[in-house]
Amino acid sequence: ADFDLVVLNGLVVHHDKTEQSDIAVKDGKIAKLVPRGGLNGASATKTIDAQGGMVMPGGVDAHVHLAEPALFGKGKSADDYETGTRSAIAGGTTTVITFAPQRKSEPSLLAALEATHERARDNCYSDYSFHLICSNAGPKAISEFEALREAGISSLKIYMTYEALQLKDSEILDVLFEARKQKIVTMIHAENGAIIDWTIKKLEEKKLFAPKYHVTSHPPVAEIEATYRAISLSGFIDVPILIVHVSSPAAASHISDAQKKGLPVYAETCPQYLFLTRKDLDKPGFEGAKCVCSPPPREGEQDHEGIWQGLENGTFTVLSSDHCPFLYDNTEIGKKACIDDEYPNGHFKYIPNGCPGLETRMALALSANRLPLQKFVEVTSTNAAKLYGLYPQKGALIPGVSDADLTIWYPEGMKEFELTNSMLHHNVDYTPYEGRTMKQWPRYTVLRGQVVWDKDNGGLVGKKGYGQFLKRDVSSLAGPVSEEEWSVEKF
Ligand code: DUC
Ligand code: ZN
Ligand code: ZN
Ligand code: ZN
Repeated sequence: ADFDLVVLNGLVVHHDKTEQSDIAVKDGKIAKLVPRGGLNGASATKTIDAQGGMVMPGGVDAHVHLAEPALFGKGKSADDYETGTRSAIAGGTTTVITFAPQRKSEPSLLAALEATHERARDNCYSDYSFHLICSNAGPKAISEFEALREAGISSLKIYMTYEALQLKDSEILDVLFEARKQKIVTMIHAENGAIIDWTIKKLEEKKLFAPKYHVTSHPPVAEIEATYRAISLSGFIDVPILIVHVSSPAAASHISDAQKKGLPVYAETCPQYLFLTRKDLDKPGFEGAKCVCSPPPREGEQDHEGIWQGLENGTFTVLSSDHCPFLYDNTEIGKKACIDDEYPNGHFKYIPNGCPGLETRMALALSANRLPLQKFVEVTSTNAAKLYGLYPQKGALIPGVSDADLTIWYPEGMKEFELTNSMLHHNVDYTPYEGRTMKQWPRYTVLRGQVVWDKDNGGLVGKKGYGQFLKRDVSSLAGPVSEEEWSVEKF
């Protein structure tokens, strides 16, 4: 056969154009992309007729927690690399960037990288890479940035909150300073830890422990202040940052102001800030614990609308899941890891922060029918590939260059259905989106030319271990404003 796979008659949506095209795949790469009908007569080992459906570059989810030890309170990740990446491909995501967490007691980042490689190796259904979480920014860690780059890691995540992870402003400057030298993108969890801790104390004085007080304890001002501080610190060093999981439109407006000044400030939001509100944490009993994440879901429709607008107008570079899975019924350590003898009804501050969402990210956003299709591709795939040094291998469909990673959607008129957790492939016993009406779900997911998800014919047909580690290059989005070396004397 001329080709390993051809995908015919689909509407192909790229981040910058939409065309009726036929696609041919050979040796895992896009070999041809031609106007509809242009592959007539070509022979192929496998043919997909995408008539009436949409074909897009495979999803890239750049914010995923798998197989992490307890970092955000009690409870470790419910998903490992096997269960997490199988749920990725079932939801149309072909590349995940997960976290390699360094503990504060561990001075080395390279050790954290190696330990994470061990967990992932031979276990993945999707392609994968890692962001290093730097929680000990001592001299050892800083000295390793160059070696990280050589190991194909071009991004780090740091925290402005959580005792176990938080860096002081001076440590953040140390990280940013070296990141500038090594062309590393720094992702920042921007919440003010002191405001959160102080508010928790105030709630405890009043014995307010229900899950919904998690929202009260993480007020917008904690996010707004830290976002502005992160922008200020990165502006001082003149280095690109990405503010992760932005939940509040007021924080987004600081980001958009910085972008208007030409600063390389990028931002991410997540489905929980488009589809959940604080009311989801105020369900009867302990149910609300299922939607505890940080930052928390905000007030309501107005916030959702502000976040959608930020996606539409480019304030947000990427829409990631922040898949951070914990079991709700955890027999070993109690319901969502926090019901014990002292707090038989739970205490919000012990509920691990995070929701599952890797598998539902793309279908939820597309079902909402709120973003232009090219913008959808940009924020769920292309921009993540660009920002984190995977473009155009990932996030694009360029013949001879891009991997043949495709997400193929059903024709319009796919029958609506109600989402239930039993349909999902993660190892979590709930989804925050139970019962939602879905209008879209991927019909096929293709990874390097192999069909790995075939919804109507076998479902999960990919193989564990097919997913490969991706060595990443530097970001292809704009870097520092000035090309000169940073010098303290200029201030
Ligand atoms: N930050 C994350 O990125 N994920 C889960 C919890 C958190 O605080
Ligand atoms: Zn975070
Ligand atoms: Zn809404
Ligand atoms: Zn996260």
